[in-house]
Amino acid sequence: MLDIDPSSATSVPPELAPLVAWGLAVAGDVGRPGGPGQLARVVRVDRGECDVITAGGRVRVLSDSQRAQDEVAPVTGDWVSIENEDGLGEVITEIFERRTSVSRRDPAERDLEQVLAANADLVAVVHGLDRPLPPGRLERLLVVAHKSGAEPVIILTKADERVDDDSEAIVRAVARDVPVVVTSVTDGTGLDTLRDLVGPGRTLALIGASGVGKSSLVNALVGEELLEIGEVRSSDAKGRHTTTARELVLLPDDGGLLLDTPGIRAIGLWEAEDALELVFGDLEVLATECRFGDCAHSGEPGCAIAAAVAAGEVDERRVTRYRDLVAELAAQRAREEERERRDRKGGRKGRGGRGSRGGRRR
Ligand SMILES: Nc1nc2c(ncn2[C@@H]2O[C@H](COP(=O)(O)OP(=O)(O)OP(=O)(O)O)[C@@H](O)[C@H]2O)c(=O)[nH]1
Ligand SMILES: [Mg+2]
Ligand SMILES: [Zn+2]
Repeated sequence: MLDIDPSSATSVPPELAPLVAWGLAVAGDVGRPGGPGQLARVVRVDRGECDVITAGGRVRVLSDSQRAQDEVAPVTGDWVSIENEDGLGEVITEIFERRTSVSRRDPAERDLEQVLAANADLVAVVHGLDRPLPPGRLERLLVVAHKSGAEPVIILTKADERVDDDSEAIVRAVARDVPVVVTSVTDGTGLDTLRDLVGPGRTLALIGASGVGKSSLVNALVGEELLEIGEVRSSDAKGRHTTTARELVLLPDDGGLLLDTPGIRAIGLWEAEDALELVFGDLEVLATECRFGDCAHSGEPGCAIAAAVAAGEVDERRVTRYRDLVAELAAQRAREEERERRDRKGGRKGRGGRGSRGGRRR
């Protein structure tokens, strides 16, 4: 873990001190621009342009993914180096290696990874208690949160509009060791707990479906109507995809950072086998007792998971969802290996994929 106490961030050079509130704990963590560049953090990304925070304040810059066909495009939360280029103004010239990254399979191009947020310390899976809870969705989002490398949290919003008394219990069963915070922006429930969880210099990224109240939480913690809020359809509580950009917001009194994201429709997993273990650890432990090492838990003799289901110890639907996710990841992995084989044959370098994870470039 990073040392996140700003008062102890002694190795931050004085000229970079204004960036401490924006998450710069120790300059060494994000590297320092080697050349004439200036250190900055991306706080908002629009097409081809970004807002960044520098030690001197907020600046609009060009993202050079526009001019260079680069594998790594800046995302909100990234630490970058910016430089002034003739005729272009400030341009991002380097993206520093991401400490954590929230990513999924690109919904438009199934064989690409899409990074949603960089360098979050915490990733909150947000669900609204005003709607039914699909556990599979929660599990997927939890896998994404675990995989990011940040600490996962679950936030259950709209406690004042709770439709189903069971959903909190269902969530806690799926969550296992992940902390669950229940909130309401209407009566203030849970807001202090969230404030404490975030803390100075730390970044909490919010992910979840449209209309669950992510932007409302940001506004409540900021204490003003900073972000646009959308109504939900009364028939099914679906949101209207009000938020369109990922945005990093500083809480008052340098109380940490919230990273708001647009509502997620589809969450394809990306190379998340290890994270699956964290969400379905109990099943993976059971699986070691299956008679066959490659047991698919779909009717094989001596299957320990089937035995646990039969004994009423494990929910069969959860096993099905687990098997589906394992199959989805295996299929994706197979497609990727096939593509790499093709690329090798053709002598081309693979595009995107593994290389898109972040890291230095230039
Ligand atoms: N009763 C109640 N309503 C809430 C609460 N939080 C949010 N809402 C309402 O839920 C609706 C959606 O809120 P948003 O904050 O726009 O939701 P979002 O998750 O940011 O949605 P997208 O930007 O579309 O992804 C709005 O009508 C809010 O007023 C809450 O704690 N209680
Ligand atoms: Mg929103
Ligand atoms: Zn088995």
